[in-house]
Amino acid sequence: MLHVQRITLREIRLPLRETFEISSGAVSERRICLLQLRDGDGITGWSECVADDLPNYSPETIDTAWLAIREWVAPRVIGKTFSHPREVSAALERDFRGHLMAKAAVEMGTWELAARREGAPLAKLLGGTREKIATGISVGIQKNPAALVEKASAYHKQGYQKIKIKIKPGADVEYVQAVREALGPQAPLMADANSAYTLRDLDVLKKMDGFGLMMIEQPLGWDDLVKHAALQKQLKTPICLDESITGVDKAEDMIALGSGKIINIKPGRVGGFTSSIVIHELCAANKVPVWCGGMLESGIGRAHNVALASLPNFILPGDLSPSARYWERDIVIPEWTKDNQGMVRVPLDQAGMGVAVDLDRVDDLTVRSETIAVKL
Ligand code: OSB
Ligand code: MG
Repeated sequence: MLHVQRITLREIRLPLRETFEISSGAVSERRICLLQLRDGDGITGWSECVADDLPNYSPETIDTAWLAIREWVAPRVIGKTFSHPREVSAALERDFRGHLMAKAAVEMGTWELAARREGAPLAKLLGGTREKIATGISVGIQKNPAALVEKASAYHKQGYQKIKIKIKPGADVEYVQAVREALGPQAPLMADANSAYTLRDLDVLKKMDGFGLMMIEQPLGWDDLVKHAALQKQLKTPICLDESITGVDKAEDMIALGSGKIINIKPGRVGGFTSSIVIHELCAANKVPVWCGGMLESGIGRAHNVALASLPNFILPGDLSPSARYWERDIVIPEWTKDNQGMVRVPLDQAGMGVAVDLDRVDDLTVRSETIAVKL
């Protein structure tokens, strides 16, 4: 039984070690909304909302998510009884459009809380089967190809199993070509455009097709499926969709239309764990490989991603870099690490998400908080 009595929202500010630039914008400091869910027995579960401060990746932001959680999401969960966290998603979707990152934050928190109640690792509760997960790294746009080559070579040596190069018009063909030449034909490279191109850029995208990339992620419109299908017909490189896949219906449409051959699942983008699991099953049945994406999460969101990525069809390396790649110091203990082969250990020896929240550090970083409780 799951019975959430209150949810505390906190906004923390966490500076990145280096500015992270994608085609639609750059971020130097994350504004992160953390959730702490508490049940009647005083057990707490943690989660993180992946929305950032600007709507340049999805329409949501931390401020819209905060409002949505307070006004519409939390009231559907607080004071209600669920026999299993898999039931929460349906309660959040009924006559309630969008706000998937806000919904996901609460939904994922109920899974973490349930795992702690049961004394089970979150990964096990979700149906995970792996003990270790291969990780890649997502490299932001650099000022010139030489700077990118230097970064990518260092990461390759550190054992990352996938090097994802962020691209945009003007920082694409030359950049990827330079990395391919420096790292050799076998290096596991891919590119992520975050919707920076249109079908009028076919010549550039065709050139990208010559670099033996594992995949090209979200080249076209952030909510497009039809034009991606037209593009996939023109490319050998598999298209991987990120932004466009906001739920299982979109994944079904991608498969039916041939808009892509791989899906990057981010639980925050698709409304939470239940939706992620359904997409994962659909993809497994259709031989579509998936991998777990990232949103520059703190150690809490990372813990949720690692747990999800332990499911069997997450067969490609995720964007699950260690804490030290993002932060001077993370907000969880222990911090996330990887080994020299680029493997992240799934914490299966503990209940819940498998890392402890450093509450003192969270308190120091908190700029606002609000508790939503059962109305008496
Ligand atoms: O497109 O995958 C993306 C970060 C912010 C917004 C969008 C994306 C990303 C990343 C970073 O690629 C992945 C990570 O968390 O390391
Ligand atoms: Mg992406």
